[in-house]
Amino acid sequence: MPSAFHPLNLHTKNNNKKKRRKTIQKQQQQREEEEEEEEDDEESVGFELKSSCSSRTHHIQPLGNLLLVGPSANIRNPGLGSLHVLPDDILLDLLSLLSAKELSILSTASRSFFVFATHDPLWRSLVLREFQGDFVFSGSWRSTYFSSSSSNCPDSPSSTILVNNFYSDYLFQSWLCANLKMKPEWLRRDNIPRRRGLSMEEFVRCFEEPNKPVLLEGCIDSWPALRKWTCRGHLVRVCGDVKFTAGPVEMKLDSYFRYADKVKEERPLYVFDPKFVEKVPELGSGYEVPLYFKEDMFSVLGEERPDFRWIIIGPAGSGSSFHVDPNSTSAWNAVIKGSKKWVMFPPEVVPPGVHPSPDGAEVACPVSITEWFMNFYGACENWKKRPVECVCKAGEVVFVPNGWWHLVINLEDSIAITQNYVSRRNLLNVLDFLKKPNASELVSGTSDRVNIHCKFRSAIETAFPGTIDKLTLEAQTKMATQQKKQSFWNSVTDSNVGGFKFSF
Ligand SMILES: O=C(O)CCC(=O)C(=O)O
Repeated sequence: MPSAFHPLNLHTKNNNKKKRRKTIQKQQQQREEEEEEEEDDEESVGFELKSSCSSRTHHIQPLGNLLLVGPSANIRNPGLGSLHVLPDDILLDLLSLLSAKELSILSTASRSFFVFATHDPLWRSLVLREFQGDFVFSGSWRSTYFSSSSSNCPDSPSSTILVNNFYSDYLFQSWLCANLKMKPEWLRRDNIPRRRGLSMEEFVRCFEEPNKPVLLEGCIDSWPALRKWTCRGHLVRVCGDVKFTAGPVEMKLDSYFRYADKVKEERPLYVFDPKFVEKVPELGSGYEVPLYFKEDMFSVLGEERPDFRWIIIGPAGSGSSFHVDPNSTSAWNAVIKGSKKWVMFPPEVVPPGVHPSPDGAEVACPVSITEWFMNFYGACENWKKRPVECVCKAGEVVFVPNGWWHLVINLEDSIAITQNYVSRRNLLNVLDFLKKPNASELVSGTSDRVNIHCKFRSAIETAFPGTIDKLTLEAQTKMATQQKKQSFWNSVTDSNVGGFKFSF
């Protein structure tokens, strides 16, 4: 026991094996009864759990449930000693500083410490830190740690102790978000324009020029990926042994699939790999850039261009929380397998629950995707500028105009390709972005954040002489026309009364 824990009056674990087996049997029976009760509860509170939902290892309840039984029923505080004064998130931050061995010892100290020290995200960090992507996921991060580790930790997770009467909003929310099914009302709204057989001219005039999202149907029907990548066996044969970037680690695709099949967590690891074509050229020949996005002026930078294409693979529940795409580029995102729910806000509307820093260098979205739906989705209901939403299915492509906020959640196991690009419609935006004074913090996907503006500008001048001047002139003319229109309206409206009236 580390000395730091001595003042806490900790209890040691009873190691009597027979007793333990009996207790476990009893607990299992109790758990089954409680799970039956839970199912009834869940139906009545209006949320549905994933069918793959893990039976709870602990019976953690939200604090509100204490109203029914009184605060003394909560076993949290007595079991934590002096640390009971800390809020759950701070306590978990502290525990994240411990090693696996220390966590294991702590978990034997009391039922409260057992709950905290076995909190699976703590073990996820340990696994990723110690084994990077070289692990075989075995259903929970804690058991994965023990099966990957050769060291003998004192507490093997082979048995699970059911803890009752533990109340915590933080831990309950974390469990709920990992196991909650998307509610039908979160998926119902589909207000994105859908187009099939759109001409290039229409795409530019109706969507790219006015910077509006669109869902394109039927424009990737000829992609071999649509037939080949949907077969997991094929992908595993082609590149099961290749390591792809999944969150903070590099993982063999085969191991990633095994992980994705079993995982139930709030923010699953997500394959998002910008070098997939270089790693597996065969993947590059599985798709072709759709007609609308062929012009990509960043290609003048050759090898020096910022990252621009990604293969995206993830299980249901994985996804991307609210962000704006890098370097003021626009993007397209094509679903090859599965389906994705999209929520998009125009550049001038910061989504509820999102806090960008004033210089735009950082976006804080403190909640997970599911939590965003639970806590903020409803807030947009009565907004004048409601988000653009859709479910994008296999074979469909979403156009994401530059500057638009977007959140995406996979509704099933999904595979997609996304590319960010610069056409002449957003060339000036991108150049402006790259030369911002804090470019060294803002620019992403390249190691040369400071010089990229000069390099890009001069490469464009060489490849397309006069284009920047021509586009600048066009933009100035457009702006002058808009200002004229505006000053006309200003002259005929009375802005002080909120409405407008004709003065002629
Ligand atoms: O998770 C996804 O498919 C969305 C990806 C995305 O938002 C992006 O690449 O900017």
